[in-house]
Amino acid sequence: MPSWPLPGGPEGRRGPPTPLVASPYVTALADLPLIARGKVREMYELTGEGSGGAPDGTGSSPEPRLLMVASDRISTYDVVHPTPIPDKGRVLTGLSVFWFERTGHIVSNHLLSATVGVPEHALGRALVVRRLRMLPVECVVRGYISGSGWRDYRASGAVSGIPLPIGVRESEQLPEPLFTPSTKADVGHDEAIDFERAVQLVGDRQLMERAREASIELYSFAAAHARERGVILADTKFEFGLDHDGRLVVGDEVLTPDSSRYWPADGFEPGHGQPSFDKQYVRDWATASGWNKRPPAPAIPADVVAGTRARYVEAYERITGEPFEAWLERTGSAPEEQERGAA
Ligand code: PZK
Repeated sequence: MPSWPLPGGPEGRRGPPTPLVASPYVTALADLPLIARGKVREMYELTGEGSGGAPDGTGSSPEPRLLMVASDRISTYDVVHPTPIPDKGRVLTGLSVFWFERTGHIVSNHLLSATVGVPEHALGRALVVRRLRMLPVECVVRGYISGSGWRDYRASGAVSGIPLPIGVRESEQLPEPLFTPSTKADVGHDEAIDFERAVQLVGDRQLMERAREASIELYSFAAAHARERGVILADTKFEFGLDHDGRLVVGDEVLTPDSSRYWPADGFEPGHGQPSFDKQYVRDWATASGWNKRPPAPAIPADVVAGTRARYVEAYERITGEPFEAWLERTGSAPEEQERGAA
């Protein structure tokens, strides 16, 4: 049995649930214990009534639940901008749910509800999930060679210890999807590791083999779906955990633009880097502005915000095949629903 520390245990719970000053969008959740905080998301512990009592009335120990909240913050070059992109958090949450609901046949996931148990003001951007014991590795799958995978190939001819042929071009589709795990760095960049190192860190070869197989299947399923809708899923990252019964479960967000590289299929051309489906306006503007890509990131002008929001909504609508409004209505977070709720 692996025995890495539970997030939210003595280590993870250190520190008060600091009010999220940099993020006015989630401040009202600051009364819940903060378990993990990423650049653009927060994870809270759900406690009290309805947060985990056994539904069967057997008195068996409650299943711990978390609230995962996606903000509208955006980062480029790993630095968060002070300007939010309206609806970005709701787009990403809606996309995660779209994929969770369609991939249960590949591997079970941590999603419990996008409505029941979600605080009113977080509807649409938050999910109630099962608390897991997370594996201490990131499960990356690459169908195309880009980013750090491209840099590693250029430097060594291999990615995650997997040798590639000579003459592969940047952004090229690989003969088959590669599993290229990485460590979870607390600060700085995740470090690419080979499969054997991932096995060592997880402490269970069979478990790591199942995580690799599920990762590749999830990627292949999503990439085929996206490609039919004019979008290339170049690569993606999964985080797995174990439930109470030791079963492998995929957690975190899945197959979102923040955890993946999505490229428009239109104009795809190997030999150079591809424009990001969602962030390219911000990157182009930030580069042209002369920003040196070190903190602090500049404020984003209104037209770039509007263009970027439109790209996120377009990504949602292309991938899911439904209007983004449908997600807002299903989660009771459409403007009319909000008024009704507030009334
Ligand atoms: C968990 N993270 C990453 C960091 C975030 C998310 N189901 C789970 N059970 C226990 N822990 C986690 C999960 C999930 N998913 C995920 N850290 C812990 C993370 C920062 C903000 F929203």
